[in-house]
Amino acid sequence: MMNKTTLAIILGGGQGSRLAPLTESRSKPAVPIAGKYRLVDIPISNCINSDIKRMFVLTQFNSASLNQHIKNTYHFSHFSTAFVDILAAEQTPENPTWFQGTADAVRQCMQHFMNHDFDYALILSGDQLYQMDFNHMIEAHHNSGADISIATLPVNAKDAPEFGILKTNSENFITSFIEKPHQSLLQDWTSEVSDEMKEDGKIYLASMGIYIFNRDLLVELMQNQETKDFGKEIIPQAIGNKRILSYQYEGYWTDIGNIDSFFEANLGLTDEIPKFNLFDNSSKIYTRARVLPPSKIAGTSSFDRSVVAEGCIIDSAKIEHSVVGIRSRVGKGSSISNSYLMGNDFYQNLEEISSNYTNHVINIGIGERCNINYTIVDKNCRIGNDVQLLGGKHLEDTNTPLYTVKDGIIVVKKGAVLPDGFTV
Ligand code: ADQ
Ligand code: ADP
Repeated sequence: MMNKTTLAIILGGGQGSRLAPLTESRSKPAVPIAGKYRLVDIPISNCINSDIKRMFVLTQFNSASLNQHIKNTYHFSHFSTAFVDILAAEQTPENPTWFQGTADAVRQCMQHFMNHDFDYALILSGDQLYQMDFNHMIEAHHNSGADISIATLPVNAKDAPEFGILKTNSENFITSFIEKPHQSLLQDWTSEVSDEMKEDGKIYLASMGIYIFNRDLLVELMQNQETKDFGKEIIPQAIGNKRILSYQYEGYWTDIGNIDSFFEANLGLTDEIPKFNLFDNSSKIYTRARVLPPSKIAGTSSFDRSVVAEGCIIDSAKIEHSVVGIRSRVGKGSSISNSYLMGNDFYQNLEEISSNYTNHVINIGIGERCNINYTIVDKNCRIGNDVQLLGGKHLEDTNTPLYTVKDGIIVVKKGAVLPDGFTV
């Protein structure tokens, strides 16, 4: 076995504006996913499962929920060197600004990385859903003698303009790279791929935004203050000067950087055999070990193609093709379909609930006889009775203090109070 050590650097997110309003009050890595996890759990779990246990999470702003989550979740033995540290953009006399891009984020944190021994820096995105053993990639990097490696996968013409697209030589070294090419340029960028990929039209090799850099090279590249971004500057400028390996991956991988893809990725978990497998012993996704009671279902509730987290109380409701997050409460006669309820951070006690009834204050959770479709309900919302949230392509994009609509998906903002009879 090779005797090299790896330090993981997780790019936790810029302003996260594409995931707004989910990122209005929290940083992107803290966005809840799959009913009980947070986005940052995905890259961290992939690292732990690959035995890479020293990780930095770089984030543009430091939220209480991210700090608490990391602090409460990732505890390692006193006898190991493992850690997960959050580095938030900080103003210092040398760096008066926020991170100006992905490479700038790494540059501003270099002093923290240099305190550690490592041969390779594994740079990961914080907004992707995949289960990957990084050891295979590190081994390929090591064996090929590359300076940099990029994980790549074949994509089709529709998706190609969203990625860095590249071409390789017969030894899989990258010979050219273009960041997010316009559709009209694509004809020059096709690659040889397997027959299976070709059948799906996936003839363009895309960068997954997962990089391995040799330590010394990273130090050298970070000395250039002008380069702010890996995709836009560092990688294109290194082509021809450095040996950059394409490590081709063909497993499930998806970017979850905007509301539409975030929604699809969550609802994808309800498939009969989901592409992202939470029920897998060998590549577990870790999260906070909460001490929550089992979910309690009452009356004639019905469920189809749904994922329900712990600690929910569901009374005579119909739940279809939905993800129901921790501590969710759904009232009698409500119908939830094609939706993601993130759940709640806490329970109300019985006195609070009964005093709320007396004082006409809406309780946490979903009330009675509501109808919710194509909607994401963020945490701690108070949704009254007879509320209709009917998302779909007929809705135009809007932003109000209580909810937004993006690509036909209604997103009820964290902690929003929707009165009885509220309709979208
Ligand atoms: P994008 O994902 O569009 O393309 P970018 O917006 O730079 O690139 O984000 C990469 C990752 O870094 C994301 O996880 C993002 O949240 C995070 N990030 C962005 N700005 C940050 C900042 N200032 N501080 C901390 N984290 C930040 C990239 C590559 C493409 C490649 C795609 C694959 O540039 O070549 O194809 O990833 O998804
Ligand atoms: P999670 O289960 O998502 O890991 P926690 O149990 O740590 O969440 O709680 C999440 C957040 O909710 C914490 O910031 C906690 O302080 C807050 N919280 C807990 N109880 C209440 C409450 N009764 N009212 C408001 N916020 C609460």
